[in-house]
Amino acid sequence: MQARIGLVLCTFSAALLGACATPAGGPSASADLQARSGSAVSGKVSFSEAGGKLRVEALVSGLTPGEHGFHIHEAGDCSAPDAASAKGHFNPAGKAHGHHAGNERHGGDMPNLVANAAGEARFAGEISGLSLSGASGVVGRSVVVHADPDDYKSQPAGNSGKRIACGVIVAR
Ligand SMILES: [Cu+2]
Ligand SMILES: [Zn+2]
Repeated sequence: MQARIGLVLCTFSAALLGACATPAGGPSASADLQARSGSAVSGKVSFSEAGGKLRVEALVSGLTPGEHGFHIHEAGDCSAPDAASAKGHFNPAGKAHGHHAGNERHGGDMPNLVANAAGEARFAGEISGLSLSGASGVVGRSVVVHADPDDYKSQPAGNSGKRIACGVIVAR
């Protein structure tokens, strides 16, 4: 019971403080989101490895309520005002864009963020096909939030619209 309470508290504080991203004390990475395309979005995304998958935790605010495409993009360059500098979806396996739970997907395809009425989205999940470093590594790439939902099928990027936030993923 004690351990369970600890886990719940850890999960809760993780969303607030970015703590607990490394349950085993292993390597981790993070990205501070910068507003792009005229948005007022801000937030932070944390990454760690868990059971052969990439654990991703995000807390994002300043969104319009509803779903927003959320991906790892190929280039760790958010410098363009529309974040076009981040290039396309990170695609280490050379596949088509698709649903994050399927086999035919870019490694960088993740579930849509879902913002509440206050414009805040929280996400915690484990993404297959990605790691922190190596051929499928996300460090040195970027994480992008879009204006519209990813439909998980349109090529090459799910028709998710403008890039409203972008953050370069750095090891920490
Ligand atoms: Cu994207
Ligand atoms: Zn994709």
